[in-house]
Amino acid sequence: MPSQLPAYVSDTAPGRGALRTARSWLHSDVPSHSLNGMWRFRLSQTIPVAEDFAAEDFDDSGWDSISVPSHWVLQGDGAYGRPIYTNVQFPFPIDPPHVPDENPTGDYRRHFDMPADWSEAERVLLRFDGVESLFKLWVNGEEIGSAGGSRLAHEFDVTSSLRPGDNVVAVRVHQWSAASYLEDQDQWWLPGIFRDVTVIARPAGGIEDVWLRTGFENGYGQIETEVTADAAAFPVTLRLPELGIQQVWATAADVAPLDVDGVEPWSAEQPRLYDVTVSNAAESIAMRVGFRTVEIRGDQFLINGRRVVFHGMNRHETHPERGRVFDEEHAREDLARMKRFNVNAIRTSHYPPHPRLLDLADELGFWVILECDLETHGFDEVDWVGNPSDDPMWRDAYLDRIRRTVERDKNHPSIVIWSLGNEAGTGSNLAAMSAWVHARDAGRPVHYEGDHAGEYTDVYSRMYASVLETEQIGTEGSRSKLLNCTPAQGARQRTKPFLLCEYAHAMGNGPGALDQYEALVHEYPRLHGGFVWEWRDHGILTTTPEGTPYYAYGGDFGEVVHDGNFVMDGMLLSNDVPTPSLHEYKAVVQPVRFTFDGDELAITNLRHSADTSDLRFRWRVEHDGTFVDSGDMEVPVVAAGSSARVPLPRIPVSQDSETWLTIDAVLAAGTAWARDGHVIATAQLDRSTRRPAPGVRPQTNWRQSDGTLTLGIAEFIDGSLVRLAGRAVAGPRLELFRAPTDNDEGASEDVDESDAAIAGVSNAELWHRDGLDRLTSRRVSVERTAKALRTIARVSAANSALSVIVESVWSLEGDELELRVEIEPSSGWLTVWPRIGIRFDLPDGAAPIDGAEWFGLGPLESYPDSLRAARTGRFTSTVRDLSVDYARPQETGHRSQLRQLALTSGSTKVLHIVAFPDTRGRRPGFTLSRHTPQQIARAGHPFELPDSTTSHLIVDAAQHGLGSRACGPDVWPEFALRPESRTIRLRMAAGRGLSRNP
Ligand code: IPT
Repeated sequence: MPSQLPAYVSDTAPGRGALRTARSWLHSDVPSHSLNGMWRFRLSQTIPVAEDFAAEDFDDSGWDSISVPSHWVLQGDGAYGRPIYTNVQFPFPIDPPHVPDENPTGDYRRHFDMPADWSEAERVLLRFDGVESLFKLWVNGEEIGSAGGSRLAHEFDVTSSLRPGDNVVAVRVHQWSAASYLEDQDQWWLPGIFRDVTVIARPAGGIEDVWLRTGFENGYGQIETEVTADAAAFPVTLRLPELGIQQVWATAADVAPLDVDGVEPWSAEQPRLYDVTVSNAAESIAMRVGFRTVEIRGDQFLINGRRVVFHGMNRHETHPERGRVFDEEHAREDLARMKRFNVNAIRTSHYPPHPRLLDLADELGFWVILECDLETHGFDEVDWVGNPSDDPMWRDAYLDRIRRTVERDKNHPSIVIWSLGNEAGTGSNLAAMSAWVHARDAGRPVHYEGDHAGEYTDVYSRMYASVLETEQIGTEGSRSKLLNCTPAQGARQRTKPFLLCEYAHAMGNGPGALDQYEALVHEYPRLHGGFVWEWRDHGILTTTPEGTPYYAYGGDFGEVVHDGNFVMDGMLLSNDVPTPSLHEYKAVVQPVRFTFDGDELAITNLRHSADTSDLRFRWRVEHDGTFVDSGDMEVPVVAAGSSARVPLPRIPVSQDSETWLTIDAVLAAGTAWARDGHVIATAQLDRSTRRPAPGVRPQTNWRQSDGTLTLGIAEFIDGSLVRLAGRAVAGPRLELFRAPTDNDEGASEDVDESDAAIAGVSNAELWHRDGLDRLTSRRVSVERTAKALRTIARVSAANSALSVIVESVWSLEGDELELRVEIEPSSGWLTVWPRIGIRFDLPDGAAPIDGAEWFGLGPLESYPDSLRAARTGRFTSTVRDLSVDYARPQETGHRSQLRQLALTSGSTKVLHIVAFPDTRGRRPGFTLSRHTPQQIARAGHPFELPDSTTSHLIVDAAQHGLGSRACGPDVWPEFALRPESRTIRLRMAAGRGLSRNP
């Protein structure tokens, strides 16, 4: 039996019927009517052949209702199927341009009243801003046409099918179509009419389209106007009231460029917009223009003549309940949050967003790479055989996509680069897209990462290049071979500006090394920064059968093929909570740099063009994290790219505690995205007088013992600690394991391993092989003196000869209890270790340990290659808030460089701990959690963590770095933890009463 599918479903042509060519998404005063709202809806799991549902008098009373815009898989509680997540894989057979007969198809119907006065309209258009993936349209039973291109706008001329009064619109949407082969982005597949539907009355003599191309040069603004309209539409007037401009063009031939005096330029930092209207007798179009010139000069990307550094985010449209349905308030808040975290650029990965997003980007200020809706990544699975990018059959579809992309959004000053798409291999159709853009818009360069050899694009772009490779790209005269390039092609690429369209894969806990990438940008002008992968997690809010809410990822909806939690790789959790990595990012890219030099502070303004007149500078002094004094600093206005030096404030230095000076640059006045006082940059200076840690008092007179005794607040039975400060306690035991992060689970080859046996194998796998998660212990000896206890244990895992000797010495030093632990690995350990720590288990008893106060680095978690957001201070937190709710539970909560810690129960301080640095000055970190690393490692989602009756304190002599190996480079060698001997030395007391911190 032949396929049940109608031929148009596998048609590579982009659309049929009364489908119109693309034009700008404009704010015009012509009458329009939104068809958003409730529609009648019927879902079929395969395409019903009959199209009778489109008839005017079809009885849809038995159908359901669905809201438009929405994705049907996110409506109806599973009644309409479930979302599917794949990264590269196609969720259907690779059989282009065909798709399976099992093709969920949604039929939609609704009535609308056309106002009587619309009969004067010359034409009526029906506009769809986004439908996934292919749809066919009928009005009053008449077939109008079809269109594919999910995240692109499609307008149909429906004039002849409409009548005043009641009309019926019918739409059939197919989840899968030929278009699906071009829309294989790493995201959920979410079918349906998911953006606005609008009916628009076009008047006779209206302005079809307008493009105000702006520039800013030598202090002047330029507007080059393109009006698309019939001759009858003239005269057309352009007004820019703020500058007193009123320009009337009597005929199309009169339209000429305008030079505008006295304008301020537009930039991401100072998004100066001017209201403009373009109007004629029939309609008036309101626009907001910004004056800026984009230019490539040699290997520099310049805006208004100045080099740009992208501190960017890859932004998908995703929301835990709405999917890709746009919500302006949420989007605005999201963009404002980006601004608050020092983000200055957005790549619209990997398709055009809702058109309003660009209005917001213009207004709030972002450099935008606007990307076309195109990705054919799944052809990678078949070595790119049959890739549409190089097949003439798909050429029209490619050109249609880029036209719809550029035409819709061409008026936005925020868009500074067009991107052809993502991960679509390479080929002549991409080259044709680029040629079309070059012909249409000479004012913006073309980007496409997959053009490795630089044959048809203007900037050199890569994803996930390592720090080392990025540095080589930045270096003048480097002979290093560039990815997939001949030497000649490599040489050509090096003449272009470079950007990382994706880097710093932010999956789970990580990435590390943000600061290393950032340092390169300031060293090598060819490097223009990059775009973090990615802004937010794509979790979908759902519930367990028991009703517990959670954020679902791939596999949670029973998909046949899926890519698990690879869709949870944002700096923002699904519920809008910034992860510590976003704070790290903010600190790393802060646009003001502070350098301490003797009694002076150098302040460098790293911005593109804005000076520092919007900032105030504050200082603050703390002694052991306790506030002492603060004030404002007198700082002259620093121009972009310049520095100023000011004297440091004279501050009180403590003799018996640490003295820290903190400098903040804060907003002097509120903005559209933050309140006044919002911190944009911070630095700290350690002004402490050095005080050595008390020496270790050598113990003699050790004698064998049964190890049952009391030492101050500690009670031991059989050499084991059983009570501390009156509470039951187990441990300390050696803990070498951490619940693998997504980066620990990564197996990219980009690692520092010369041993072939372990290259390409994840660290998590190696740790399991070595049994770090299942260590056992054998007591070797127990000894005591009058005021001390010493135990030696050999720690090792089943079926392994590798071991660690742990010597613990408990002693009384005055009133205080001291614990010194010497950790010595045997030879033969080959891999990195996640941590070198000791773990105390603190059962709840009558008063659970539920909080901590500490002096050290905080307030958020930090790791050796992610320390820039952490500052030295005194912090408090509940145990709950010490952990981050990563979508897949994993290592979290480590606070570095601990000095003092108090474990609290309610408001009572139960146990005080002072942590000494080791003899090389290295300070330990701590983690306080309701779960052990082993428990966390077993959970796939937060709801899978078991109920807990114990708090677990781990004091780590060291932790392994984070890296970004989930998709990118491993931990930089300097931050990789190699098995080595370490010492942990703590003093403990109940309640108050510890001597001061060393
Ligand atoms: C890269 C994709 O461009 C992006 O969409 C996302 O999937 C990312 O990977 C990983 O999360 S492509 C990859 C082969 C580097």
